[in-house]
Amino acid sequence: MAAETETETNQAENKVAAEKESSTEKEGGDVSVVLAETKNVKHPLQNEWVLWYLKPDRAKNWNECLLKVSQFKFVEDFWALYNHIELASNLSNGCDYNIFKTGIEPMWEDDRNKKGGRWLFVLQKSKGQSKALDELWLEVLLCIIGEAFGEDSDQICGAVINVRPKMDKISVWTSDCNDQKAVLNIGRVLKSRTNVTFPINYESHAATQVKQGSVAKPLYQI
Ligand code: MGP
Repeated sequence: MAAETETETNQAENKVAAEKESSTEKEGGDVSVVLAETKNVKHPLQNEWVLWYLKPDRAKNWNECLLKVSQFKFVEDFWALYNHIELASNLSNGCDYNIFKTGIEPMWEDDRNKKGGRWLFVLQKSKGQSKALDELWLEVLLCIIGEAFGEDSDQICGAVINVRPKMDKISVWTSDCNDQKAVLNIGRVLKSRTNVTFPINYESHAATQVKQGSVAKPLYQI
């Protein structure tokens, strides 16, 4: 019993000594302490973004399958979310991720999408293509949340990845399909940042909605 009490007293003394040492370092302006405190400062993004997940369900309407997962407005929170969720290549066929600016729903009907369209990357399914898909998706996400399109970044609504049995699709949605200058600038930045060598098409949401077959008539191609 006495031995136990002695051990407890020693532990308490050690704790106080450690705290005192730590506070003395702070007063002395220890660089490592300052750095540790700076590390806690989060870096804000220009916009706040929402991640939506879609899991198909034949018993429900399309929009009922859309689930708001999380939102983020700091770089660190984006990475925390990205590292927490499944890689796109691991999603089941029929599933989508949508990342849209807060206040814009990932659907044609939203006011900011109504007159818009999308730059579309189509990736045929092939063995060993998962890594390329994940890398392309990540680069597209970094472009949109990092506002890579100069003043045309305002026209970005969000990005979508559709995982499908024969081909996967990654698209960047913009708000005005008739603003040719902005749409082409956004397309050129996307193409150069992603390093894709195949052509990418821009289609209006209006055309997507009435398309026959798997692709709509493109407005632009680069
Ligand atoms: P999809 O998921 O964008 O492409 O649209 P998918 O599955 O590759 O099919 P494909 O037709 O492009 O080959 C699939 C279906 O989901 C559409 O035909 C619509 O019924 C519905 N849908 C998709 N989106 C993006 C919307 C939307 O914004 N609004 C509404 N109302 N329905 C949508």
